[in-house]
Amino acid sequence: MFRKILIANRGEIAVRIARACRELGVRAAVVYSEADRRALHVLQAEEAYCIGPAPVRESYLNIPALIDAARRAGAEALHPGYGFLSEDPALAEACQEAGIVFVGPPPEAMRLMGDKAAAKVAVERVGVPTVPGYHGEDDSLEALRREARRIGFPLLIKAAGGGGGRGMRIVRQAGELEAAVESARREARAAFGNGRLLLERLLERPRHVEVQVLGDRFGKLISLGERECSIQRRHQKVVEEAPSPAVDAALRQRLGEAAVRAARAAGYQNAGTVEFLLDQEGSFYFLEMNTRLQVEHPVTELATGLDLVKLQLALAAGEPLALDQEQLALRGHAIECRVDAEDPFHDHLPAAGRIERFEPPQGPGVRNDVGTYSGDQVSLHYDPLLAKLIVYAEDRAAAVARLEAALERYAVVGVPTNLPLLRRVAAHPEFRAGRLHTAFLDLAWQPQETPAPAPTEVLLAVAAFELGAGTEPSAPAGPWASGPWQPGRSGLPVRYVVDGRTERVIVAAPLARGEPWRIERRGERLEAAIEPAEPGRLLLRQGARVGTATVSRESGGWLVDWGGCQWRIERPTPPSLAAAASARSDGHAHRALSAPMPGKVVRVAVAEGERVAAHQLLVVLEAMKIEHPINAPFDGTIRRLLYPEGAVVDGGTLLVELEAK
Ligand code: MV4
Repeated sequence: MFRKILIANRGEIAVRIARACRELGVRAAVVYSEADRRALHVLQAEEAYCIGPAPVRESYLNIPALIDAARRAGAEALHPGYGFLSEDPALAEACQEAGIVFVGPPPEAMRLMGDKAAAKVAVERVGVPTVPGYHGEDDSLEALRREARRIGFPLLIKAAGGGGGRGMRIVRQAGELEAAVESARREARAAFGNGRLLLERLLERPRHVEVQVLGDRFGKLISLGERECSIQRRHQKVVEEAPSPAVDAALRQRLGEAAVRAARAAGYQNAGTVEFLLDQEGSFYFLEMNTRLQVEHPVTELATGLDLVKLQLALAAGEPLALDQEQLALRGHAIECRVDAEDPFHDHLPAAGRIERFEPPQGPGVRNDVGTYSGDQVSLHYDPLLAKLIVYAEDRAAAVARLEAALERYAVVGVPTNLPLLRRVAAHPEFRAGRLHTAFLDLAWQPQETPAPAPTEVLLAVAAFELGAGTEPSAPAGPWASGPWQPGRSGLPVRYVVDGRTERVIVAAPLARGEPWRIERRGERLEAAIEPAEPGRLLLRQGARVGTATVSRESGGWLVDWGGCQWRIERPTPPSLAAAASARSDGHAHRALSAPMPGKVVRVAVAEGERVAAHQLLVVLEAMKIEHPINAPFDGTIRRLLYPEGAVVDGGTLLVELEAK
């Protein structure tokens, strides 16, 4: 085994790889960008090397800087994690040249599988089924027209250089082909520097099922069962599970054999994943092979009882696979959810800021692979993935119940997350029934979803917190103690802004210790005794009913977590101050839209002063050769456009100021 390795990644995966190293007695050095000086993967490391400024091109994608860090650390091997350079044969080759072991397959296998047309040819040759279509050398418009007629409609245009859905176009009839080919080719050239296209018959509502494989240096390859990843949003997986509810033992065996044959055709070694589409008739088709450890690998780990990162390191160190295909048994059911820093109520815009509180749920059958902590700063430079929640139970129904209960207890305060969307998925009847397909999220989550209204307990908690109930059991404190707030009097009228709407409530503090607080809101009355639990955390008692509210101050207001959901409560601001304050805040009334990552403004679709509707396209940012539309999160007026077309901007740069109409 290695004495020391370098982890060329960040976030939860860097933390997860470091844990495997610690268990193996391997020293792990990590790398970090200037924005990640106090990131979790650095805090828990013994050795850390700065590899450059925040933008990924200058740090986590910088091959010379990574090789230099590995040399300085005296690392014998480099683990690339997922994303970044994990599937770039250039990094594997640079490692080879530097005499460092790349924890992954040989660069030739990475290069073959990186070309979707070549991969299809290679796996077809060994009898693995692919989606009927065309992936010949000649991809001129005439050839594609002829082949399209042969395949029939509807069909799908895909980019040979791509994968992951980029450059994909649906063509429903012959007349649409030419325009679709042109635009797909343009996008593929810009995204991958390769405009080669292929055609496939369009499968309606397929499932996405992928098979984990492992291979050693001696030609032994085994499959570790499948994962179902049908719940995706814009080709990003959101929920994954193992085994697939659509796969029985016979199909699993056929999928596993096909995956091993595909991997063998590529001369594969180490851990890899073969993706298939499964149609409604139960036929499967090879889609592509991912030559890395995947985000969703933990569900396979729980269902097989194996540690894939430890196995990757053993295989990279040249050990033979000790495991036989026949020994492998799947047990129980595992489901993973990706917890992302993004606002599901505002077009899933990536979110940044300070995580005030990060409390993943704990308990039997609950695993958290986390990359953040209370007090951490989330940057827009990187992927929004904060953590993964993985649950395991004896069968799927128990796992779904465990997932639902765990999501309810998951608390993230300070930045918005997709937890409301995940809770919706877990509770959805079609999900519970295991009827998954690629259009599932269109059913479960509409673009115009709004947060649940704030319960009255939330307003009472803020009022009590303002009066110091959060820190001191009796004595009021804070700016309101001597103002209009006088505990011991009858109710006082207060106004709060909740989700952009002003609400009047009447609040009365207890006259004596042990007495309840009272609040009146729109004629509804509520009484609760309030006790401080820990700083910022209040226990509310209504008779025997108890609940805790977590309150934290945020510029111009409070963030309250109650029952696993979060609300932002503000004080109404005088009109003259409102504009200045909202320009800094991230409130609903006025929103500063920032570049989610460094890139180039390639299109400005609106003008200053223009009225826009929710979801309307405002600006297109090109980053890492992919176009990212920035849409209006709500109806409003464009106050300012800060950059013209052609401008190159850093991640987090303010692009548009939008004011609610
Ligand atoms: C397809 C397809 C239907 N027919 N290919 C490929 C990459 C993946 N991210 C999306 N891919 C698809 N390829 C054919 N011939 C439908 C999809 C697809 C999809 C697949 C799995 C999970 C979610 C999806 C969402 C949209 C489209």
